[in-house]
Amino acid sequence: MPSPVAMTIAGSDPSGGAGLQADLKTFHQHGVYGASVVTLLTVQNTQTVSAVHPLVPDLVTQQFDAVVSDLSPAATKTGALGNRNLMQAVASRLHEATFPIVVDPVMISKHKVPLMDETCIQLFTESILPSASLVTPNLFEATKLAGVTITDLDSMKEAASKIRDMGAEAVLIKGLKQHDQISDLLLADGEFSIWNTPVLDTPHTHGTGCVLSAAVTARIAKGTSILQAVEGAKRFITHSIQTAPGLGHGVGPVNLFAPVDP
Ligand code: PXL
Repeated sequence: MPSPVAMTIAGSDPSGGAGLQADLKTFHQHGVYGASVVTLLTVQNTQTVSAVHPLVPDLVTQQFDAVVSDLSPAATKTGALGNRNLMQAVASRLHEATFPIVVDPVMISKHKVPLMDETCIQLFTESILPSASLVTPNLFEATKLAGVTITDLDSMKEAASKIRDMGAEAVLIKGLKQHDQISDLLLADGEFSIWNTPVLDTPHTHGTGCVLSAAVTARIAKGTSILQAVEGAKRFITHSIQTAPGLGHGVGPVNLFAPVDP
């Protein structure tokens, strides 16, 4: 049996901890063949992001067409989409896609450098969200998308419902910190699921959002339901953070050699 194919549509992080590099490593670790459509180049390491350079939209759609026409991905994910023109180009292809799409609404890097133009949030909501089988905002992104200030589980549920009503099939909001606990909330098939984990005391969280959404995508490519995919991906990312290799001199990457089913 050949392994299923997953495709990421994302930015490049040359330090390898986030963006399409993290996605491809995560796919591979899950036994899924990874393909990538580059949207933008960053210049960065674990310490800083010094440049963000979006590609010409036509090159992005050409990459998409080349991969999809030949390799028939079983699932795809989107990461950094950069600017209005890129977003429109990607949206035009996602509208016609027949495979599940996990949308990570990447807005800023760990070092708070914009990876999505602020003026694009409405366009994102109108053109990308309705194609999403699952959207995976962190607290900051969910607040921007839903226009709801998230302070507790109730407001988190309200934000998830609003984002679902904007057209995403399922919504995973990550990272509500209360005391020494972090909660993630999934809304899928009209049901809420909550995962609570202790706050992990580590600086090495570079790429955690990318890795989590890539792990979900890989599991969906293998035929898992969204609920089971999120459950498994959550275990994988927790283990990856706990065993981060401590690379670099800043916010380091997580451990992408972690077992996929710890
Ligand atoms: O983790 C968000 C993210 C996504 N894509 C690229 C990034 C980052 C964070 O640094 O660099 C390319």
